[in-house]
Amino acid sequence: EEEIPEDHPRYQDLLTRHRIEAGVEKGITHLQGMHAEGRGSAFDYLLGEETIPSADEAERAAAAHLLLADRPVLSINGNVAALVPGEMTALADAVDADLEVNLFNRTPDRIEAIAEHLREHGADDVKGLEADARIPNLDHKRAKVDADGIYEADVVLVPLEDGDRAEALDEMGKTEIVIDLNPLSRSPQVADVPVVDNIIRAVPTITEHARELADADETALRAIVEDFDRERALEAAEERIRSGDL
Ligand code: PTJ
Repeated sequence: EEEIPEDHPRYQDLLTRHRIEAGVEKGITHLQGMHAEGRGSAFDYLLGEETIPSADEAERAAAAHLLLADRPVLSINGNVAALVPGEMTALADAVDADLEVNLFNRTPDRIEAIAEHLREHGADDVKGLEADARIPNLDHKRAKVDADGIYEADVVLVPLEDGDRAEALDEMGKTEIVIDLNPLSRSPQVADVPVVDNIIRAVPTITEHARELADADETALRAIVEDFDRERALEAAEERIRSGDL
């Protein structure tokens, strides 16, 4: 493995790229995941590679939604598994959610490799292997989910999600939290909570908020959810990107 010096000005970005490459080599991440990463990295550069205040608010609202949920599920694809396997497991523990492997480019080998990778990072139960239910209005392969997982979930966290699936989940009436660095992408546009931030920063921050809110009562959590303005969050991210203010 090639060592990246920590004082390199692009350290975090290089580390991320390296993790995606390692994911591809391990059979976890799809080749298309490298393109996705490249797009994300360009938007992150324009955001100043930091969690902007509107993203932090979205992360707090996401934590409140997950704590209020009856059946929260965190969806894992090949990029998520390569970048934040331990962090997603920690979030699942903090909000008592299930992890479900849900792939755009679905193959049994990748599902198994990702489930194993998550287990190596502390997950004890990983869903997505049964795939005994379908998301309506989506082509067969991309619609596969677990009946007792995403299909039945009331709140789903879908990071780096494809637009068609985000829309189909929205039509099922689910509360959708989307993490995506591109605020103009269709998935954050249909999300109840669009989190425009790098997943590397977003997931640990949601977990921090969840731990801080662990003892909050339902009224307080509902107030956080209701105060959150999704349009405003999308606009704030777009403004930051267009401002060229780095
Ligand atoms: O593992 P699979 O088969 O489920 O495939 C997953 C990918 C991501 C390859 C697939 O869903 C895909 O092609 O996604 P897109 O259409 O490229 O969308 C990915 C979105 O995620 C883009 O809008 C990127 O800007 C964004 N993105 C990429 N890296 C990050 C990110 N957002 C947050 N954090 C990142 N690190």
